[in-house]
Amino acid sequence: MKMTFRWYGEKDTIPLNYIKQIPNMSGVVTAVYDVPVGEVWQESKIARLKEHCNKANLEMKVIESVPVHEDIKLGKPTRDKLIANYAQTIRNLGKYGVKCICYNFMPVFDWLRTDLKKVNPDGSTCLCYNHDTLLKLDPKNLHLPGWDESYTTDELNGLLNEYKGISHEQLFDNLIYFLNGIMPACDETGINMAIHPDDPPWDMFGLPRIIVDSNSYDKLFKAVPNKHNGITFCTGSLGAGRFNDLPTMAGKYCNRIFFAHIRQLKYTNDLDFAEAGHLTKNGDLDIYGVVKQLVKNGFDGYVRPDHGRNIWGEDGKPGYGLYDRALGACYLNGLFEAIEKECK
Ligand code: DNO
Repeated sequence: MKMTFRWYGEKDTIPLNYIKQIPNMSGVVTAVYDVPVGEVWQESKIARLKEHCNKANLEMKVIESVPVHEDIKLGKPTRDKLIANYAQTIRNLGKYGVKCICYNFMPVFDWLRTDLKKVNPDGSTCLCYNHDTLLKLDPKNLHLPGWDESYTTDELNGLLNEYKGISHEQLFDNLIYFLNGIMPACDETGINMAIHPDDPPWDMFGLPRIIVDSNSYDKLFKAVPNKHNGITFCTGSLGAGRFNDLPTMAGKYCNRIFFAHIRQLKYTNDLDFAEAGHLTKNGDLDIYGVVKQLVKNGFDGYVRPDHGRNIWGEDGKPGYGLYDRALGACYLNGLFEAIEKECK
């Protein structure tokens, strides 16, 4: 496995050399953030980003994310042009040595939480999700990290209306159409596409969510068998669904897992959860079991610790501070080392 760390580009308050100081850190997972969704990422921007990373002795092999335009998800006539742009971005990234692109196909909103700074008894803070609170939120007036806040209220209303006609099946067909459109660029460049599961893995505000469980993956690989069509195995997103048996899934889909986001959470009620430190014993997800299945099945992709708590007084970007993610990376390094040696 190759250990990586998410870095939000030049605006990130965490310096690259701090990231490099984390043991076993091979590279960062990053993105070009100042190109509107749907437009081609110019080579000059990619080159600049890579230069920054390489100067700090970090690789830039994984991009998270190249966002997918809503018109593609909606299957609108404009999609062909947008898919061609996406394919061009893949080709441009390929020229700079990128190997894996993480993306998602969630309508309108990316990951959703109801509290970004829940204070734990030990004084740390974490992200959490409460379903009743979410139902009370107004989707037209949400301010959460992780999703595109650049929509005006009118645009957001318009989008939410357009999705009223889109069923799960239709959205899935639009995903397949998109993948078939970009696979030639992946064949040319060798880039692997790694779809991120929907977080949490159930419908939100009446919007369909389709990458939620084993069944979604079986359908996905059946529809697009190309070897570059794969997944980001995000334990926290999939694990929020009690129906997902993570170790079994990690083993079953290992050859399609190009990238793993590993984090922990604790169930607090039927659908509710709070994020926790990475260790297996800190929550309800069997992180040890997941890593064991990955190793046993020959996983050699990219790994990153995912959301951390804010600890030691750090007031970092929720989920993306330095300290707890660094601790997570160290825990995962140890798990991998021990299991790899055991499995030899
Ligand atoms: C949240 C992240 C997601 C992820 C996208 C991938 O912390 O895991 O925002 O980057 O869904 O497209």
